[in-house]
Amino acid sequence: MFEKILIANRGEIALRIQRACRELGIKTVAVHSEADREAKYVKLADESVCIGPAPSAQSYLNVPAIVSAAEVTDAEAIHPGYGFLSENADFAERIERSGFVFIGPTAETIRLMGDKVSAKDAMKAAGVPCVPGSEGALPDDSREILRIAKDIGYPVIIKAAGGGGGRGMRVVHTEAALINAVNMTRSEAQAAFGNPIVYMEKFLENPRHVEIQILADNYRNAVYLGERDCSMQRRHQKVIEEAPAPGIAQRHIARIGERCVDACRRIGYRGAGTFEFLYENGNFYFIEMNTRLQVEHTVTEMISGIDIVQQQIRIAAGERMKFKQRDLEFRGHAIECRINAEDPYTFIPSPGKIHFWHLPGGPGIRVDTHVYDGYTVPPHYDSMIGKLIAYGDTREQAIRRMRIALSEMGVEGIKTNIALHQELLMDAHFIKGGANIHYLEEMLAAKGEVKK
Ligand code: MV4
Repeated sequence: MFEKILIANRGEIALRIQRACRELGIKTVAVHSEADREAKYVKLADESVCIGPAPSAQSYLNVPAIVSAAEVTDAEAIHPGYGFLSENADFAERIERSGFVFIGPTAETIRLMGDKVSAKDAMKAAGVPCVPGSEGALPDDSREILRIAKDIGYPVIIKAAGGGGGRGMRVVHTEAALINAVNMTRSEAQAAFGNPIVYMEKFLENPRHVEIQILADNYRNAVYLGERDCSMQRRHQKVIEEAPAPGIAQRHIARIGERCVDACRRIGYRGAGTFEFLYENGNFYFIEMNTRLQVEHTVTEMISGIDIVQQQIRIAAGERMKFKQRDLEFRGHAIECRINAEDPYTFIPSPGKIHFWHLPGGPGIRVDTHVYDGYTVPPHYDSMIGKLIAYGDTREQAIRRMRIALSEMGVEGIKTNIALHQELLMDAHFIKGGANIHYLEEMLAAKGEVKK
């Protein structure tokens, strides 16, 4: 096992990784920007190194500074967390070339999955069900493009190979609009990602976002840890996630999970990963793979009993996974509310000093946060300041516990989205389960109209 790990991230996930290291008896190095100097997890780490000024581009994305910090502290491995450099293949390569272990898949795998066309090709070849669409990249010839769209059937969606997470996409409803839309998406993709390659899919109008968590070691062992429903989102920012996904048969999940596991073996996947699917009319359609730890890994930990961050570290250290699929059991239901420092209705960020901070507790409640009374939320980063997770034997119990937890939580000095969560946890459509990816935005729009 490693003796010392450098954590190349900040906030709640830096603390989460630090806790996993501590439990494994591993020393930690926190790297931080000038804005995070006073953060408690920085002081709790065995060592800390300032890697630059507040803006991420000069600190949490500053590769030479992070590599130097690993060198001077003699860290053996680097955990990238989520966001920042976590899915940057060049970073992973640089880390490994400098003689450190990157806690994640190989640079080659990150690159393969970062290109959405090659990712989809690989998954199709492995028997993972994909959204019907173009066979790989769209050609240059307009007549060919028109023919492909006609075969798929309108509406279609044009996506950039270099995009993902909602960036570089355009929906097309008619033949008349197609060629212009392809050209626009191409030039935007060239400007944003330096890659003009685009592909086409059938546009699914009302899907849910359901993803499957996997773990794979270096010895061809791979398992799926069940699914998460992340449909409750606004502008591609998830707001609530839950596991399992309401109303989807476990047999169906098992079938798709086995395809994912099989795909992992075929591509030599290593570490934790997530297969993102759209789920519509009882069918799963693969869209993208995330090669990092995700914010919402917590709900999977609650229903599976597996510590995903510890597993990432063990796998990176070359250990064999000590369990097989048949040893795993998914029990109960978990819901996560992302707590953001923002106005609950305008979503405008609300950084500043927190002068009262009270956390909920009790059976089935987990809080992952780096925040404490007197903490100042810096304005430079993501507005998520913590995650509230409720577990219960049933979805109903998890919902009841979450309502209580939200009511117990007290934050003063900044605005938070707690009121929005309280409203969602009382919303009939959410309570019923199975809302699609448009529901939250529609609900907010309807409320806005009532107010006017
Ligand atoms: C789609 C889609 C409908 N049809 N693909 C957006 C994020 C990126 N990961 C893929 N996205 C979508 N791809 C087809 N063929 C709708 C979306 C989409 C979406 C997906 C997941 C979660 C939220 C979303 C919000 C808007 C659109």
